[in-house]
Amino acid sequence: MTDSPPRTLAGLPSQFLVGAVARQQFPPDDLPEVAFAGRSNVGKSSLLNRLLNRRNLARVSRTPGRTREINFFAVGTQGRFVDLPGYGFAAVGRNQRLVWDRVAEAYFTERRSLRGVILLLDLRRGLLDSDLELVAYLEERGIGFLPVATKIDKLNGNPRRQSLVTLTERIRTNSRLAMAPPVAVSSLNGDGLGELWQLLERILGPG
Ligand SMILES: Nc1nc2c(ncn2[C@@H]2O[C@H](COP(=O)(O)OP(=O)(O)OP(=O)(O)O)[C@@H](O)[C@H]2O)c(=O)[nH]1
Ligand SMILES: [Mg+2]
Repeated sequence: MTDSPPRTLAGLPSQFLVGAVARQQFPPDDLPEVAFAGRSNVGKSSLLNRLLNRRNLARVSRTPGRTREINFFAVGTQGRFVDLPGYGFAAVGRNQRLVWDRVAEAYFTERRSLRGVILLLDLRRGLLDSDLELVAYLEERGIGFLPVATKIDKLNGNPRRQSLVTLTERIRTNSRLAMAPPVAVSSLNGDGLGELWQLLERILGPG
């Protein structure tokens, strides 16, 4: 036995691999993967940048619906993070929705390395119909998910606590495959990221 410190994924060098618009462009299906999903503008790309400690590895949008590709990132040599296009943006045209459906559907149905989905939910808005649709879709396919409440810096004190209680309860009553109660994070000030990393390491880790 050696005394070397435990290896952690946090802090490992990360790298953008590819932005895929079709399944043929997905990287090899050979390393544990977690996918970040959520409504447009919920903060997926911002959270990925913050977790991977890079300012603009995943592009952050001012225009909702900006991330259209499935973006793959290497986390060290041990795993991958995947930034999925946002859903649920009303002004998104039919064409774009079809693109989301096609490439996301290919991803969810074929990706054997997928260990779980990180489902981002804006704490101020809670669990919306489009989120419930994704939850139902994942549950049909037996894909587990970890709920993450985002932008918690926008609420303080009691409203924050109350929103989190409500969200926790709604997830509990609407799903069977949530891996844990929601983790509350802010990509603005870094709150909750340590706790989220621990769960990500558990999901990506051996076993
Ligand atoms: N205050 C605050 N703003 C945030 C946070 N995370 C993201 N934002 C802002 O929310 C907006 C959308 O962030 P993105 O990270 O682009 O969201 P996305 O989910 O990747 O959006 P799409 O790619 O369009 O699906 C940007 O203006 C971000 O600066 C956060 O934790 N706190
Ligand atoms: Mg994005």
